[in-house]
Order: sequence, then structure tokens, then C-alpha cells
Amino acid sequence: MQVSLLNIRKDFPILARTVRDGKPLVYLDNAATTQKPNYVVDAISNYYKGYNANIHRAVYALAEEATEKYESVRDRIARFLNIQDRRQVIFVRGTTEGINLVAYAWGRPNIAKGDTIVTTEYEHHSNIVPWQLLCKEKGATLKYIPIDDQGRLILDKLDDYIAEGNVKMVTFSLMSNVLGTITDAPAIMSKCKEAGIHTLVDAAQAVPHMRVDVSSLGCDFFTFSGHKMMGPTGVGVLYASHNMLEKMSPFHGGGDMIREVHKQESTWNDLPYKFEAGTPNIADVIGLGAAVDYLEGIGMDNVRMHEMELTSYALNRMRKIPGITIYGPTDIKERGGVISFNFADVHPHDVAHIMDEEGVAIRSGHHCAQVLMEELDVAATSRASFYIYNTTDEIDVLIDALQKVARVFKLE
Ligand code: 7TS
Repeated sequence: MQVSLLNIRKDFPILARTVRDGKPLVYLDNAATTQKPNYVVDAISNYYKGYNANIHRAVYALAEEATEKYESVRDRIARFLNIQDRRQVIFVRGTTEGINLVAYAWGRPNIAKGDTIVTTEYEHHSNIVPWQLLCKEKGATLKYIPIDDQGRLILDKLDDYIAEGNVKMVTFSLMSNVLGTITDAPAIMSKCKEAGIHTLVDAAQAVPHMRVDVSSLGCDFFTFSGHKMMGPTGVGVLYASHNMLEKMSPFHGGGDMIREVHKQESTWNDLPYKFEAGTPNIADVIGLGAAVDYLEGIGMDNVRMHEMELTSYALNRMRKIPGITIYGPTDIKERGGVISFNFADVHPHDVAHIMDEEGVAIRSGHHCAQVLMEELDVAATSRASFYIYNTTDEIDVLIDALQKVARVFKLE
């Protein structure tokens, strides 16, 4: 399919609605979740209306059709991300489940007392807490790659951790959901490869916004969520290298993941089914496949270019607003379409309320990144985050609303 950027907003009926006494909605909370085009919503409803059946189990026509559609999404994801083998694509509920699966099924047998796991100071809680649980259970240590004053990782510290020894896993987000920083993944990967350390990439904020090539990244694990890339909630993907998948025990036990079950023993199904226990989220996997088609119809380089333009435009205008502090890298090439900011002494929730009065939906709070908030020495930030359907006109509405904040709180 070919998607025209000129008409793209027509594909998202929600973008035409108004809020708060007739204000046009300006949706700038895309890092939390994105809106869904008709194409995705229709794919989900067509499944329920036209060929709803459980998959992998029955021989009748509907079941065959549903299975074929579900499995074709695995192929499309593999092609989209340059994954060599469709069996390496495992459907999960989202990034959070992907990371928990690894911390459990790989972590429990492979991490021991005295081992170290390295993460970063700008991780989402979902890439911290599962590792804390694992480290507590095993007597291992969790260390953090720190950030510099522009919110970029200080990778020399990773060298120090590696030199200290016993690092078994390095896990990092490809793009920070708060600072927008794009991680220098090749640099981390080459350090880890050289030292024989396993790697997990949290790509929740990357896959929706830029071209990603999993094969050339060369990581052991890679995970992302459907709902941040115009797909439905409740579905995501975990990629794992063959080496890892063969060695890992199952995460959940139940139907579909077994080959044979006896009173005391069971054997496991082939990959990827060994990690997909129970009836999966069939409708939403099909919806995710439609989201991939839609994004490919736009072209990931076009998505990235559009967001860079919007972000530069927004940053240039925001920097002129009195009393504002903007976080993250100053170089546009080092950041994605996420801008976190604070006004001196004004609580981010008050900022978000004033935005909301103008129809502008932004997020305020700790963004599930309290470790980062501690490093920035703030309790919370406000955050605007963009996607392919946002426009410079909408950024102008955001700027007007931010100027209103400066006026209301007398920051001029
Ligand atoms: N990792 C990153 C980098 C994220 O931004 C998020 C969600 C997750 C993991 C978890 O994804 P989930 O789909 O499993 O929940 N980030 C956000 C956010 O920034 N605001 O709301 C959710």
C-alpha cells in the first residue's frame, strides 16, 4: 500500500474530534500510545466479523484462514525489521512482557550470585524492575550507565563495568521515552561483543519512529510494543537469537507450547510456539500486521524525517519561551520526536492542565522513569511527543499554550 502524507490525517477519525468545549484535539502524547488508522481498526474488525476462529488447532476453513493471517504477520515483522528467520519472532503482550520473559526464562537459569547486569539511567521501569527482581533473587548486582548533561549515555562507564568483570547482560533502550535520546547502539554492541556479553534492546520508542535493522544490530534480544506504532494495545514482539531461544526454558506453560504432555513430564513445541502458550491475541496480532503495512506504505525514513522537522521546529520555538528548561540532546540527529521540559517552580501537572484547556494532550509526571527523574533532580517533567500525523500548525497551538503558562505564572 502507498500512504499519502498529505491526506494522512483523514485515516485517523479521532484526530478530527474536539475536546473541552470545542477545541480541536492536538494529540501530543504519542510516546505513551499512538492513534490508530482506519486500516488497522478495520483489520481487527474484519477478523471478528469475517473469520474469527482459534488458530493452530482445527482443520476447518475459518481456522485455516485465521491461522494463515496470524502467521503471515510473523513474516511481515521479520521482513520489516530484517530478522533472518520467522521463528525468531515471538508474539507477546508488549515490551514489558518481552523483557520479563527474558529476565525469567533466560535470566533465572543463567544469572548467579556475583554476576552483574548493566542497564542505563534513562530506562523505563519495565527495563529496570524485572532485572531488580532477578538480581534480588540471585544475589546479582544491577549497575547503571550514567547520562551526561545533555542526556546522552556516558559509555566510558560501561568500559569500567566490563573491566570489573562478571557482566552477563547489558540492556538498554534504543530511544529514551523522556529525553528522546537515541542510543549509540553500535558502540554498546561492539563493546559487548568483544567481551562476550549478552544484550537486550528495548525498542519500544524506536521501532515506531525510525528504520531499524535487527540483523545488523546483532543483539541477543529485541522487544517492542504494537500500540506505540499505530497498532492495537496488548500485543508486541520479542525477537531472540537462535542460540538463546534453543537454550531457554519456556516462560508460560499451557496449550500450544508443548509437543507431548504426560503425567509427570512434558516436551516442548518447536520455535516460536514454545514461547506462545495459550490462545494468543489473534485479532491484535492481525492489527499489528496492518500497522506494519501502513508504516511501510509511508516509509520509515519519511517517518523519521517528518519527526525531525517537527522536533526542530518545536525546539526552536520552545527555546524562546521564558522560564523553560528543555531536557535531552541539542543535536537533532541525536534525538527523536520527544521533548521533555519544565517551567521553573511550576508543577508539570499544572502545565498539562493549562495545555488541556487549549485542547493539547501532553503528558506530565515521571513517565515511568523515576531513576532518570532522580538524576535530573526533578519529581516530574512535562512531555510533548510527536508522530507522523502531527503538523507544524499543531506545534503552533502547543507554543501558544506554553506562552499562556508563562503568562499565567508570570515567568516573562
Ligand atoms: N520501554 C520504553 C522505552 C517505553 O517508552 C515504554 C512505555 C515501555 C518500555 C513499556 O511499554 P509497554 O507497551 O509494555 O507498556 N512508555 C510509556 C510512556 O512513555 N508513557 O506511557 C508509556
